[in-house]
Amino acid sequence: MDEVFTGRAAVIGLGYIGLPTAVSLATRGIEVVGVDVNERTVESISRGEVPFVEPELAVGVSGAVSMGRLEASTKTPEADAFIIAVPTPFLDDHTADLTFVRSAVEQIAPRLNGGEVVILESTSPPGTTETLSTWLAELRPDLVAPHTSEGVPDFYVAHCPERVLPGRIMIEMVTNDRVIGGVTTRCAQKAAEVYRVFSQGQMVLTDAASAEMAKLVENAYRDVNIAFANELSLISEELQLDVWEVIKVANHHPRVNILTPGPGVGGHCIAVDPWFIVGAAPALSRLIRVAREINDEKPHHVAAQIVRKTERFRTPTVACLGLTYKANVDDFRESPALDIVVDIAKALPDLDLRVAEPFATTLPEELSGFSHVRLQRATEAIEDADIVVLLVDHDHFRSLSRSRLEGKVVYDTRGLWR
Ligand code: SAJ
Repeated sequence: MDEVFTGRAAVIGLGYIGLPTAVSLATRGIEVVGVDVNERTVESISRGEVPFVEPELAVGVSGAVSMGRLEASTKTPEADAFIIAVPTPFLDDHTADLTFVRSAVEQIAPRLNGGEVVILESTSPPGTTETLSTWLAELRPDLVAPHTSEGVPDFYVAHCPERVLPGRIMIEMVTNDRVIGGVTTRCAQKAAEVYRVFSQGQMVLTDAASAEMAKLVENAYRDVNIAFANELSLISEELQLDVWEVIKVANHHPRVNILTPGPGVGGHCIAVDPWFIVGAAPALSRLIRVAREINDEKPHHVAAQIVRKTERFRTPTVACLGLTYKANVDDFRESPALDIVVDIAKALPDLDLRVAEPFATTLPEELSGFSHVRLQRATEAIEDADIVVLLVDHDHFRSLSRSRLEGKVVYDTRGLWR
């Protein structure tokens, strides 16, 4: 019978991954302390509230807090399992910035008493989990670390990359298989006990570096495939073809499944992770680098096209629908839609530029400095617009009556209104 963790857990980093993980453990009876440096995040979770939108998460947080299973704190407590889910952004040279991981490790080290498992969930370049083990060894020379061969270790270290899809996190947290890379096999087994608490997926045990690389590869795979679709959209535009029709027809082939072109690739995963591969092997990561460049260039291409379309109007009004990085989420990180609106706002300072975003009550910071950009309801924004640009395929925009678009120039970057 596979063992299942029953101890106390500390989840460090209460963002899009850490908080759902904490809730998934807590609602299945584990005592969990969620740790975050942001006091406002800690206060809101302590009240049972969620600081961002994710289906089914709010009910989980309020239930776990009211049952007394989930607490939030700015300080890392003693625990039997530590799960690190902090950001790993990239630096200007595209190498990973591990500052937040290091600071989590510094908080965990003094709390180790023997027997704990420390799990890194944050997406990281190959070698990071082993480095994490060496950091703990340096901070606690009194303990035997698992990467040494000095006998039974005093703590266990593993990498378990998160693979949940924003918008479906609470479902995929339970149903996805978990890749678990241990510094040793025993480390992987100890980490698997924690995920068995809530996961119905298969526990795929491997070594730490393979788990790190597999996670990066999954997102690079998707990035390359989206870049292919985006490149097709540019070629089709040049050849005056309808890319959606071309892809629809090609996808009838039994072994072809082209993804969907769009205004670019955003979010804090696919737009970031492939760079860690490029950073680790720059000379060899040619396809992965070019895919990133194609996807990063797409928003600027779209913005330039819209600017060109305004030239035929004397005093044009443009309505841009959507600012988040993808449909039905409230996440603006690395959003191509936001880049496009910023580009247009900069290029045309006299333009009447309206923006509709059902997940925003105020304009994001990147747009707050432009007095000619206004946030409006979609129907208001469209009403007097000469040009309507669909940037995010939110359900909210799908249901807009097509008659509202009559007589307007429509630029649908997602193919939503085809
Ligand atoms: N996009 C397209 N065309 C497509 C699919 C997506 O333009 O056909 C765009 C989206 O609009 C968005 C971006 O790509 O801007 C990324 O969206 P996504 O839904 O593909 O992925 P994420 O970033 O929300 O989540 C990904 C997932 N990874 C994979 O599917 C391989 C998720 O499973 C990971 O857990 C997550 O990254 C992560 O945290 O790494």
